[in-house]
Amino acid sequence: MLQRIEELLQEVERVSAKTAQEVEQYRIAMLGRNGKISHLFEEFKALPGEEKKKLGQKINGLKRRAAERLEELASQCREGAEDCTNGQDFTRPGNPAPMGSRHPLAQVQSQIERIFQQVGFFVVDGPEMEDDWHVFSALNFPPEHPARDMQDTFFIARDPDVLLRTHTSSVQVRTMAQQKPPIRVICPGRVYRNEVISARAHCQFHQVEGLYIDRNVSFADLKQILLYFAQEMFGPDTQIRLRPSFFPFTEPSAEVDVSCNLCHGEGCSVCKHTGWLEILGCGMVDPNVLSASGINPEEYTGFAFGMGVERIAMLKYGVKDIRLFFENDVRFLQQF
Ligand code: 2NL
Repeated sequence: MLQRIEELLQEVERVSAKTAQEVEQYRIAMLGRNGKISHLFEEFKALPGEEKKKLGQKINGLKRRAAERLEELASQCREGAEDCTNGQDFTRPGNPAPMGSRHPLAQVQSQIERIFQQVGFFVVDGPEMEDDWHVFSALNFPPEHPARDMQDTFFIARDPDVLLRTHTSSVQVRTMAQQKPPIRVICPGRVYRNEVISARAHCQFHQVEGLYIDRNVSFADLKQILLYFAQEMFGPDTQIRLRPSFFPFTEPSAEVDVSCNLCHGEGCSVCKHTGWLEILGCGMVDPNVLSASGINPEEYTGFAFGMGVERIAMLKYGVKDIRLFFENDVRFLQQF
């Protein structure tokens, strides 16, 4: 009997259990009513008195140790084993999912939209895949204009009349073809140019273009709208200046600068010591562009402008590299 007690003690020390089921199997086999220790106790009862005295302590020790092991196994199982659900609290709160936020370009685009909606412009949308007419021909681009070149524009293989829009002017061309003046729209959206990607240029970016056509729309109206926009976007003390420029679709044309709100005209590294930052291009809609879309240039005049959303966002937030907007690194995005 002594040998049997020693054997069972060893078995108790060696036993392991990965699941609650295995723990229960151990309890039944060892400590259950029909278990190995109960059987041993039955044999023990039949022993003569002096044998009982000799073995009583040992057999009670075995039973105690077996019960301790049961507790150990049960608690190990509760704490750790993955495949053991025993003892887990299913009512505890879940792991919170991290909150996302709107992309900085989406935020800036919405802000530009709101500023123009406030003064009666409607936001309109259009296709990113376009044809030559809506991107170039209707906008007075001559047939040999370099923008039509494969070097500058993405064309769909083998069909030179399917291309990715290089500006959202195409949406305004569609609007002019569908509506009669007065027209007051802004057209935000993604555009594509076949550029070498760098800190300042990307093959995709976002534009907001604006168009206002009615009787007697003047260059003075354009300047007033642009001053209003600049002050809403960059603060009430912001000044603007216009420099003569050229676009095929406007005449006259101008580039617009805002006073640098970092150095207030003193000159700093952001405005390259000029006190001014270029934010958009604009002009009076060329009569050829009105005619191409069936609007009589003798009756109507209009102004148009276009700006890059990335450029506005970079100036507003001091972002130094345009590529950051497209990499979706949360360490960058979380800052907005
Ligand atoms: C720039 C300059 C500009 C326009 C866009 C336009 C549209 C129509 C007719 C005439 Cl339908 N003009 N758009 C006019 C002047 C400048 O964009 O630098 N954009 C990033």
